[in-house]
Amino acid sequence: MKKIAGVLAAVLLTAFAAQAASAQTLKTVKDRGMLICGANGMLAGFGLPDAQGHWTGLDVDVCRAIAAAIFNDPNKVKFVPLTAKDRFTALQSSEVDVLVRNTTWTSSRDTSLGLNFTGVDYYDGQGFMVRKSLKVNSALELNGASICVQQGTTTELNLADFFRAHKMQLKSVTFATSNEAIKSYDAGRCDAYTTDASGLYAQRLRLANPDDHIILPEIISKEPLGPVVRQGDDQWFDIVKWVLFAMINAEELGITQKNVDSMLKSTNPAIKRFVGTEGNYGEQLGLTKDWAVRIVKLVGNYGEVFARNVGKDSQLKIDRGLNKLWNRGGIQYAPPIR
Ligand SMILES: N[C@@H](CCC(=O)N[C@@H](CS)C(=O)NCC(=O)O)C(=O)O
Repeated sequence: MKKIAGVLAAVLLTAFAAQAASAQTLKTVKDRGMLICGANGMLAGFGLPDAQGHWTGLDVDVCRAIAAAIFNDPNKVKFVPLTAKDRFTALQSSEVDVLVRNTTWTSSRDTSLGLNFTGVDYYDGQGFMVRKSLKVNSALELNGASICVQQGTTTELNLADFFRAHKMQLKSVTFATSNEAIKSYDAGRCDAYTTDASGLYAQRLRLANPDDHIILPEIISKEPLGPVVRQGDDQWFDIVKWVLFAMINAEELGITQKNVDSMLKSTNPAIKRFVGTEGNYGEQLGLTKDWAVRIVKLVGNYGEVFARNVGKDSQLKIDRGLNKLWNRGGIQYAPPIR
């Protein structure tokens, strides 16, 4: 019995030492007094600074929620705009602490780049936009069409797959940034523009005459978008993962920016665990008891953040669709806090 206890203690100590050795990011962020978040910078609804340099977006709010949980201040974030091509290098080289830039979780990105995806803040899929005057109603009618697309994205790869799978001829016209791609499409250089459906809604608003364009019904891929961290720091991985889970759980529990304070008096066990009046779940993450309260109070629950940035209260007015909670017909689902 003693022997087993000794071995167990040794295993636990080694595990603890390994964790302590790699748990650097939280300390770095705290010492710096600021989270550095890699974001889009060009995509309304996800990551875009205004003329005064104030950033908004769903991805941006995930970063603000991380800052809220750590600093009790959603403004302690510096946003670094990253292109599709540069985003992974910026995270690998520690230029940013976390990457939240409408980035699709794929097996190769998760396994071969030294990075880890932490969850899904938006379930997306790739679509096509065309001019109404082209009189095309389906992506399957795009045989031989020229398509504007951005380099370094899953978009480029899915486009080639889709045309090959349907034995259609593709003339892709590639660009380094989506700004160039959408401008060229607007100028008539391509018959169609393709990207994540969320991006189509955002970018249609920037066309000279948005009403002259339609989004075709086909969604040709799965694009689960989510925050990414470097491999090798499990504590940081857990923090980023559980900040997003807290936002989703808050919506499920009916905890909102407005009512979160009164929830501190709740007797519902799940709410008590969430707000920290029971248990020490925040401390287990390396944060404080009220970590999740801070997120909801300063940033909002997932539903509020969705509505404000991309949903009904935003310019984009995107339907919740797949991003509804699991118990309301969608697939957004977070493991429980307990
Ligand atoms: N989700 C895809 C596409 C991401 C992407 O970069 N989409 C474009 C169009 S919505 C974008 O955000 N472009 C901004 C830019 O870099 O110019 C991926 O992870 O590769």
